[in-house]
Amino acid sequence: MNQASDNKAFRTNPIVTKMYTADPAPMVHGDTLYLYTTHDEDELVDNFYTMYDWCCFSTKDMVNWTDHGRIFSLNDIEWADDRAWAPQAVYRNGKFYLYCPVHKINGGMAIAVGVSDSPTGPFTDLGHPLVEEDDWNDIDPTVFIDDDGQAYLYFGNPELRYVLLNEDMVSYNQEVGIVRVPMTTESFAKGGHTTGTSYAEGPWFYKRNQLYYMVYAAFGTDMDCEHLAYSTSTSPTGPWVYGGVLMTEEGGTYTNHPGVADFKGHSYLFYHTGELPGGNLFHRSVCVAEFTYNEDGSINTIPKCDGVYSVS
Ligand code: FUB
Repeated sequence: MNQASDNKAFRTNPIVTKMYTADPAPMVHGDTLYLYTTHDEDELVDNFYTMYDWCCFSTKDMVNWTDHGRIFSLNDIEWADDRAWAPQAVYRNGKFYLYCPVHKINGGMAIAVGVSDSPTGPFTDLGHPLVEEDDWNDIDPTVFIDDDGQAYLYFGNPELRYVLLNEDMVSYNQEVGIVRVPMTTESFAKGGHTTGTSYAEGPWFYKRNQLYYMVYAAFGTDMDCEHLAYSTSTSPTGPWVYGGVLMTEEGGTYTNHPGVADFKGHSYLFYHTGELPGGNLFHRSVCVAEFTYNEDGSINTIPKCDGVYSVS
C-alpha cells in the first residue's frame, strides 16, 4: 500500500501479490466488499490453465484486504475433476451461493453451486451440476436477482445463454429451459469469435438505473487477446445493444475477465492482467480500476491503472 495525498491511502494493483489470481467476482454485502477469485497454480500441468480452487478476499475500504483463503475447491465437488474456473457469488434468504464452472469427470464443462451460511464459506456442493448441456459452453456463470425477485444466471463461451433460477437458487425453470441469446452484431459487435461477434466469455450481468448491463470478455476481428466490452438492454433478457469497448486488450494475458460493483458511492471494474512478476496467460493477477458512468448510462473506455484510493 502507498500513502497518497489528501489523507487518502492508495492501494496499488495487483490486489493480491502472494499468489496468482484471476477471474475477479466482487459481491457487496453490508459494509464489506467480498472478492471471489480463481487461482492459477504456479506449476502448470500440460502447459494449460491449472486451477483447483476458489479464493475469497474482503475489504471495507478498498485498501486494506483480508485473505480468507481457499473457500471452495474441486475436492469439495465429487463429480468434478478439473478446471475450477470463473465463479460469481450472490446472497439470498440467509444463504450465500457460489456458482462455479468445472470440468465433469469424463465429460465437458458444467456449472456447480456451492452453498454457505457465510460469505467466506465453507461452501457445500449441491451434489450435482446446476447447468449441464454436455458441451463446452457451460462456463463463466453470472448471477443477478432483479427487483421483482426473479434471478437470472447467464453464462457461456462462445454463446451467451441463460436460465431463470428458481427462488431456491439451486434449480431453474425447466419449462423455459436454457435460453440461447441471439448472437448478433447489433448486440455484441462484429468480432473474430465462433459466432462472428466479439462476445467471447466471462459475462457480468447487472442493473443500474433501470438499464441492464452485460459486460464481457471480447475478441476483435484479429482474435489477438481479449478486451472487455459491454452491451445494454432495457429488459433482463435483451435484446442487447452493443455499447463499446470497456478496456483495451493490453493486459499481458490472452484472457481478461470483468467484475463490476458499486461500493460506498464509487463504481469499480475488477479485471485481470499478467503484471505480477512471472505473469503470463496462465499466471494472472486481479486488479481494480475506479470509473464513472456518463449521464445516459454509457461508459467510456476504462484505462488500466496503478490502483485505487481508499473509501469510507
Ligand atoms: O480462468 C479460466 C477461464 O479463462 C475463465 O473461465 C475465463 O473467463 C477466462 O478468464
